[in-house]
Amino acid sequence: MKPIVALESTVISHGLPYPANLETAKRLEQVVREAGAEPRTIAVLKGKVKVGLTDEELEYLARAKGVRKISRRDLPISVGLGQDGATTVAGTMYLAARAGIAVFATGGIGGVHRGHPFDVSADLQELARTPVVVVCAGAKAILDLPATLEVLETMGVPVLGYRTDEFPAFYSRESGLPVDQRVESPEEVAAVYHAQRALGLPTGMLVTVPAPEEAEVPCEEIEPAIGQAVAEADEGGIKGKALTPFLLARISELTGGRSLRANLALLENNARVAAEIAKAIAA
Ligand code: PSU
Ligand code: MN
Repeated sequence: MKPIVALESTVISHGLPYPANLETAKRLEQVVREAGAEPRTIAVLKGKVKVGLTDEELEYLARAKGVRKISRRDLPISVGLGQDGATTVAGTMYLAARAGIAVFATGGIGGVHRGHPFDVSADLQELARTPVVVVCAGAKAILDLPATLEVLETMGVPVLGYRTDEFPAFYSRESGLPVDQRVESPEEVAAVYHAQRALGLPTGMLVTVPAPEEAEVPCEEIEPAIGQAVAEADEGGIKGKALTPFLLARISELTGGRSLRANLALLENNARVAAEIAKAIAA
């Protein structure tokens, strides 16, 4: 098995502004290659599933406006009707597993929204039923993190902390919430992955990596922006799949360059760790 790392495309189309999104997408692929694995950015273009994008295709996605955000339920719609779309964590996991890819790097996963206990990202369900290791910096504090961890437990998804005891809160390294197990090395993650397969568990897992210290934005600094963005979304009646992109863009505006820098640093860090894990699994 060749070490391969899947990368998502919603972070390019809905998660970051142009041109930072394009630079980041290219940089993440480069980081994976430098670490000795092969990157595969996943998207749907004109109804065709793409596992690995050319530079032209990356550029197209990074500039495109109004591209469909593809979670599990959107896949047959975009493929069947020949649409363009960027895959979320759930959409990317599903397509990665079909392509035989075991490891996927992203920034943060979706979860249970604050004040909206029934707005639960399909990412959590996908982690329950698709055997892919998702390497991320936890979940953004735009979400209800305790509720998100409860749902992951209900769904039977192991949550590992990569050299941390705490579930990271994306920009911030700490959340006060424990992970199921701290691990110290890519080999330990590989051991859990192989045990899942040997036990016949169809489940994925979350490997959470704290943002690099120098790029971290502490909770106290980010929290006012999050509170304001969540309140504006409620007032504006923004819900469903539009909610996460709205909150991401608004927080980015409210915090200026700082949160964007943290976002880029943690994405790169996650891509590097994912490449190491992919190598350990393939070994
Ligand atoms: N969280 C982030 N950045 C992101 C996303 C989540 O910090 O870009 C994206 C991911 O693609 C994730 C999706 O899978 O948002 C979740 O959307 P929803 O909450 O609608 O399931
Ligand atoms: Mn949702």
